[in-house]
Amino acid sequence: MIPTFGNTASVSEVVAALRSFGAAIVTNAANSDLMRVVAAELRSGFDECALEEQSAFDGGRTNRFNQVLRASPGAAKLIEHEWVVAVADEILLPHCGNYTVGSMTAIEILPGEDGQALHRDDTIYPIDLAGMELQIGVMWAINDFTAENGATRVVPGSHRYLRSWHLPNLGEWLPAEMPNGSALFYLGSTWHGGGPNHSRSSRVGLINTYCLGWLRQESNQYFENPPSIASHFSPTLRALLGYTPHGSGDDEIGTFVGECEGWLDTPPRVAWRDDRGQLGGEDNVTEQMGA
Ligand SMILES: O=C(O)CCC(=O)C(=O)O
Repeated sequence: MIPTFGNTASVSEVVAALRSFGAAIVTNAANSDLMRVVAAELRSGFDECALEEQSAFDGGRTNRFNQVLRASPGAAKLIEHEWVVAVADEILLPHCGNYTVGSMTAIEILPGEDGQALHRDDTIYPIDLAGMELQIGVMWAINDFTAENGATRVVPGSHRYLRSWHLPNLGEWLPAEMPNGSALFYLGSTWHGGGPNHSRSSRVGLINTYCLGWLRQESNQYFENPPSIASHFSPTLRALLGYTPHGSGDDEIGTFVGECEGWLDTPPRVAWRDDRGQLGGEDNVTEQMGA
């Protein structure tokens, strides 16, 4: 079974399980009123999906769309949820100043869908550095996930395989069974995929990925959420979308000088202003001048 915790568990317990197993579930992480709102909002987005546009990887009987916040303003609370930020801080901040949303994908697996090809999400980046996770994924169960209806399949321990060397045993997957409102956390290097839906109703989930702040985001969040829209979001969400620079001093990237209603000159959370490992701050100037 995938390590599963109640919503009163400590972040450190969940993170320890995530690091050792490659995935962990927090049940009922979000409250049921919010989940009801998000489920209704996503419904309208799914109803506009055209199945024939899907690729083999995305599935022939799976609805999915990316512009999640346009369909579901309520999903903002899931994207910047306290559990998500707490876990992402632990996994990603050792390797970056702040991190961003890589992608948001609403996924409805319809009855009769086959299992999705198992994969790891971080293969979008052409590097594999032992000990450094490039991204994490958070799958929110919008309705109950069961082995029968297509719960996400996770291969335990598969994050321990550097991709240029070995494939893990992909037959050893486990279904992420969880009630709606729960969050499945998995590492970017963990092999996983949608499950086959043998039930009579659809399985609905929302996957949001978060990547190191110095990497390019998988989906272009500035087009998905342009400044006129982003300006209505909380500072934390705007920073997560990329509306703030990464790093500090001479090593700052993603900078912007000018007028933009969504922009934040400084990351809103103290934990995201860490300049560890970077040069060019006030303290370094004299030394860097060779004095
Ligand atoms: O739907 C799921 O459970 C997983 C989907 C997934 O991993 C993907 O589309 O990349």
